[in-house]
Amino acid sequence: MKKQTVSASTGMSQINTEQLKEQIIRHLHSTLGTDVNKASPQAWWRATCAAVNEQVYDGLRNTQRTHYEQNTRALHYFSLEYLMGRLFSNNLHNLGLYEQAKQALAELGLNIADLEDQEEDMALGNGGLGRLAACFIDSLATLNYPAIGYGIHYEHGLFQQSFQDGRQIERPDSWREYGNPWEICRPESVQEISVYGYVETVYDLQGKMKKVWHPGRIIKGVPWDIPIVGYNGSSVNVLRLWESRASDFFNWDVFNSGGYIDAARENIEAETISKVLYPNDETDAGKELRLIQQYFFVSCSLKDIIRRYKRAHGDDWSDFAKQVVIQLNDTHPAVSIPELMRILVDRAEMQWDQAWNICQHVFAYTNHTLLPEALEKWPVRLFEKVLPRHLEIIYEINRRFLIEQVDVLWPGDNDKKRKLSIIEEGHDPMVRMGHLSVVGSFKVNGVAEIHSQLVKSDLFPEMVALWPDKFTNVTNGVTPRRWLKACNPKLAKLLDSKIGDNWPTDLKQLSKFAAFADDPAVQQSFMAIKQQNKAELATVVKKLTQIDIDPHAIFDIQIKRLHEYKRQHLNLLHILALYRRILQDPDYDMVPRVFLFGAKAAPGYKLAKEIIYAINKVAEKINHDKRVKNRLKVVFMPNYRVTLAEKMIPAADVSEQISTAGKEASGTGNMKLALNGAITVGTLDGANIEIAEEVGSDNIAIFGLTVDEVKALHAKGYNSADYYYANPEIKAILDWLETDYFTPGKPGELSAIKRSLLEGGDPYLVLADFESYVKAHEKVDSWYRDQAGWAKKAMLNTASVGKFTSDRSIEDYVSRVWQLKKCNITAQ
Ligand code: KOT
Repeated sequence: MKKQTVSASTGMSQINTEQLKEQIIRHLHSTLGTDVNKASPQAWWRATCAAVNEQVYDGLRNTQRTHYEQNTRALHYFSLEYLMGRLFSNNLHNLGLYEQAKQALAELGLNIADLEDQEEDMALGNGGLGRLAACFIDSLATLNYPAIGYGIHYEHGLFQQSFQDGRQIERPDSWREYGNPWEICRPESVQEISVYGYVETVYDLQGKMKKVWHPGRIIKGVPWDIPIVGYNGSSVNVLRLWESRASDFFNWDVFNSGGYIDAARENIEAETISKVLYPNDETDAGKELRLIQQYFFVSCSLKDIIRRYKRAHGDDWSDFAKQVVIQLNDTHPAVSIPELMRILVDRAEMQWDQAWNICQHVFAYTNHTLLPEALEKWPVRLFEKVLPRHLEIIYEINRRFLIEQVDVLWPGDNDKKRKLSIIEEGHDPMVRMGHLSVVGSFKVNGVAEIHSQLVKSDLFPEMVALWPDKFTNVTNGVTPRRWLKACNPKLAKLLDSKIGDNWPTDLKQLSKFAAFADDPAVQQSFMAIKQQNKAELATVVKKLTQIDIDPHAIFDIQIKRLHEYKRQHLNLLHILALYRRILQDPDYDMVPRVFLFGAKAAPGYKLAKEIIYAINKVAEKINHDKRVKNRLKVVFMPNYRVTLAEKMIPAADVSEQISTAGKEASGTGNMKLALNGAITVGTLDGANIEIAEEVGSDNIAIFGLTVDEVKALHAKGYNSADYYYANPEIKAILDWLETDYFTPGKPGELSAIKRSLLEGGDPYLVLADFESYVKAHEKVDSWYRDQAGWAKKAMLNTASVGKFTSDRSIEDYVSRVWQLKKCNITAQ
């Protein structure tokens, strides 16, 4: 075989098409046990993955050796969710091998896109929070920062969605039923963790008191490593996901005492912990199993970190906080704070103050939401049952906090103590995980400027008074490798040809593209690419829904989890308004529009499911109504996920970002869509505000109440019925939904939306924003009629959103929170 060359700059093997072909065939034979004549597309895909892994593992070994030799400080990202999507084309792109692989496969008679479709999405997350974690680990590796992601190796990721008569049906997702080529099991790094049981107070010979936790159950954590390949760089970091198993040690006892069946039952219970991702986005599940999931992964991860630290430092803890920084992705992993205290105080026998000092230099906390229903609280009695020792430690953290901090600033003020206490009083006392996270962390950040302001002013104002420097902002970002280069190759090529090919790692370069915004030839190329992407999406839509859509219509897209605050129902009311106008005026003049939705509703979220049903029923009616004359189409794409996002985003003309101001912490879909040249119809909420600042008011359609106006309206008393009676269009549409027009023979089937908006008080101000929303869309319609003008706006969107790369977010975290150094990886 020909020798591979190694790039001096990256340390990565640079292999050519010929060598890749040889490797694929070799793996087809020796890894897959088949040959070119009978290999299935699955086998070809697996053989190609194995060939790719040869390159990946070189980088992985080099990275791990260099980090070890240089004893680097590292970031440890703790997240219950990682929404990775597929890794095949991502790894090829990041290795710089995509074109070679495409060519090699073509020479073998295969289409790379068919192979890509063999891969299941790795959907170990719900939405924005999990996808952000995935973008961040991509950027960390790309920027050569030593980092590891920790999470749970769920057997079932987010459920698969289909529609039956317009209603959402959930089916389990089995992403690794036949194995996953990207993960490596590491039995040598198994951990054991404890839950349940009781705490005993004992005294040693010197009369010193000690707390001893006698656990009720021991569970094994098996790590699976997913290599995370940096773009064109040399770092290959790791995402380490823990799978739960019954502990051999524990079962041996049960087995010997004749409890074979009990042992089998305990096996099942232990394995349940990592069985399934909770499908709630922004609601607190509050279930015992969820708390155990959180503790399981946090405890395994801390043990793993400490094992690695001790390998270099022995029992000397003095460098721990210099080497280790842990980012808590929301409060879900916050139980790591009392867990680290337990390890230091009970196990390492450290003084409380010294242990607390370490903790407070290790943890940092990111808040992702202000919604009250998402703010985690655990009943004290549940904590006591599952983690009795941790509850004691939380009480002690709280006692000291209230005496040493709160009472010093506000002496004798019991009201302040009640507000700030980590324990919420009441007939069912609760542990407030947000409070615990703020008290135990050295930095707290929100995810967009406005959100970080609201975290300070509305969520933790007293904590800000105690620690003004603790609070900061890091505006979210997305990786331009996946969300432009890989998903929109035609636009990527156009950019390469106009502004050079450095933009994937230096996204501010995109601003150079603004110079072409008035150039008719470049405008035409840009619009031709959008047109092709739309035609490709139309084919996907046809395949998935049997609906024909016209690629020349405006593609107006809302893709995100279904939630009242995200207001998919506001979008629906606008569609109904257009439909009604068309029926009332057969010649109603509008640019043809296709409204596309993608959204999963949490299985227990009734109103969200009713909104899906209503959109599907309205879609059915409109799409079959000849009177519409193709001016309107409505499509609800089933099973929205990363892979579908990659097809929809490059084809979007209009991006719907229409949350009630103050409710969407940041949003990241808004960034992906603008990056791909969609024009935002949006409220002044989350990162929309920063997008508007970057693209300028001519290139975005802002509507609706501002955060201050929302607050003022609530303060004055909001009465949604006023809007219903004052605006005949609103009244007609809501009344329409109650008839059987969209559900023949079944009046009232779609009345849930009207009920929530009137009897339910319209908590998200849909009716208050309706008129302004309709006007924003009229503006979009008129903008689109001028194609050159539209091209300019769309191009200026792409050119202006360089700020929103996750590389910039990571650099912000590094300078404001983590204080990491880059580490250049050396090849051996
Ligand atoms: C909160 C509790 C449970 C499960 C999920 C959440 C959650 C999700 N909180 N925030 N998010 C989203 O996070 C994204 C990344 O920061 C934001 O862009 C988005 O606005 C949040 O809604």
